[in-house]
Amino acid sequence: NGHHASSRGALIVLEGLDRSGKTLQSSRLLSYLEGERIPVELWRFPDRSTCVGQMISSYLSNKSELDDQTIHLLFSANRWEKRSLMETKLRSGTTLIVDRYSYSGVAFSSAKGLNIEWCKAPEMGLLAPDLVVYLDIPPEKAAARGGYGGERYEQLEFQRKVAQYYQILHDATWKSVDACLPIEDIEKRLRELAMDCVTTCHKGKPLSQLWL
Ligand code: NYM
Repeated sequence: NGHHASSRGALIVLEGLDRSGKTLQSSRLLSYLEGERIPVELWRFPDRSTCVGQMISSYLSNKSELDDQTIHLLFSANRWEKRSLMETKLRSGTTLIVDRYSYSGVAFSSAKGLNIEWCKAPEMGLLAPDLVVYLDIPPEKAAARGGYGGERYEQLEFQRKVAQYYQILHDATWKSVDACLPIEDIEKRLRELAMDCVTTCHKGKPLSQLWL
């Protein structure tokens, strides 16, 4: 019917430091929403499957060197190259769970010393998330979880700086969840937040753009 034809999906982003549990929680949330018969897909950035994504992947695994500005713009380009597909999916009613987005882009590059406004500029005009869940973990606790894979940025001192920039980016669409709670508690909270968000978007909340 008319109502369903016009209802759009929600753009739900998970953010947090490395080892905060984003990847586990996003796949659990995916299964849950699928079980609720909600059209949904799980995306992640960087999307390493594209040409730009392969350059990013090679940089992260220390197989190539790029200056800070260049890699920043590649991360951004990697979101831009998915923007139109993202909009099509959302407008056709598919909810997207996205593991990292522009906030990672700005927090990680600012932590290297780049100017934060400069970092935000290329993100302007990307689709704004309807909900950002920040999995909040003290950098020391994240490091203690082990399994930093040896990629660039996976060091305690650097993650401390990233955490500071995430705090600066905190806005009205953010919900912080304590990432040190038991996995099931985090999962439950995420389900509630996601369902509320999906409902609001179905009811006709307009899509908007980031940082304009
Ligand atoms: N990262 C991720 C950035 O520096 N900028 C970005 O725009 C994005 C999306 O890439 N340490 C960093 C954060 C991570 C690394 O992410 C790879 P993952 O989720 O480990 O694949």
